[in-house]
Amino acid sequence: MPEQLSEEASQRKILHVDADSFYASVEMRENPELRGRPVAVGGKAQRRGVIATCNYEARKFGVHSAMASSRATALCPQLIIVPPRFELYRSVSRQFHEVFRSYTKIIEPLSLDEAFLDVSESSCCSGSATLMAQEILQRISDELNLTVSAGVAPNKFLAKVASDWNKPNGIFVIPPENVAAFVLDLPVKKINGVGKVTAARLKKMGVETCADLQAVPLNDLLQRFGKYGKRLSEVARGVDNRPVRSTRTRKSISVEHTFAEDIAALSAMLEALDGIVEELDRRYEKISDSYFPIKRVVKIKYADFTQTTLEEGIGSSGERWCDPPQFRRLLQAAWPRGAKPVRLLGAGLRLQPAKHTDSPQILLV
Ligand code: TTP
Ligand code: MG
Repeated sequence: MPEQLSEEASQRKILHVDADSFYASVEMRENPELRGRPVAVGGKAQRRGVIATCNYEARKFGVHSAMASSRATALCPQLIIVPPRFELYRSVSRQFHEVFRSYTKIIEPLSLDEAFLDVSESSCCSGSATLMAQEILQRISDELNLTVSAGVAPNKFLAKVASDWNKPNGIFVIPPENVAAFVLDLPVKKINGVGKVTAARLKKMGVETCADLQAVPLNDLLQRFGKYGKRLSEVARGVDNRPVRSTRTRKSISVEHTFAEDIAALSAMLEALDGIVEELDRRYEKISDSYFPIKRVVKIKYADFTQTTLEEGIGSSGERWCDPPQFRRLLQAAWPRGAKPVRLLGAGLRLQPAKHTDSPQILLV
């Protein structure tokens, strides 16, 4: 029954660790002159750049991830924007993982700065997940001069919510006996996968907290949200039986965009594709520690909903993976197959797991 935590699941001890303002903190560590000043990492405002992240000083001005740098500079004129150094962030991420590995082998990275750890079987700290979290924060501070936040809970959903609770440099623990009470007031927005659209749909149904969500019959949720309805019903009760997977492998990563209006001119498609490739590049960066791309893919859905894809192998000669001209070439070759206006374009990479996450030569280009 979803209302009941299965005995096995209730005994799990899951940590979610997430670095604080990750790229910006690394940059401040490398250049202490940046400390105490509003700092963002991203592209230059003059070049239509976007903010990847910013430190907490900059957040006070309303600056945030994915904001146009020009807007960020308007909000905070003294903002210092530094360009990203992904290789540096990857190496820090590997150092985080070295610390994690002294507690468990079951580690699931979500991005460079975020990971789940299943410490259920760990004998460190007399088996106390809370003490392990405290030690991890302390070690990362002492050894790497950075701060992270951690959530401790019986499952992944709650551990991730918890790591955000006392950010930055904080820990929040949700012991199994507190789960039922904790979820009641939890806003549904905090559920992973509930974005703006789902949150708005739920709000229309009068659902803002997990307590509200618990009151909706499962059948209603299934009807409105399909399979995701079942998950919503479970997480509303604090149930999440997904294991921490240390070996999850992705086969591809892609970004698609459906246009508000169909695009008829190839030149406009090519321009739109550049933005999609940029976003793909950003998303790929987050997992590039664990995967390298072997193929580029372009997907076209025409106005009449027929679709086609074209892919090509990526050479090993040091070319950029997410090189806009390479994707443009693919689109130019694929579009004439239908030669019709398009409603959706996508760009993707087929991936192969990196053999050793700590062998940077695979990833250096
Ligand atoms: P997050 O953990 O979402 O953000 P953060 O670590 O900067 O801040 P917080 O203290 O709230 O955890 O993302 C980790 C890194 O991923 C972030 O430092 C930069 C990068 N990133 C982007 O490049 N673009 C984005 O839109 C987001 C959200 C993150
Ligand atoms: Mg973070």
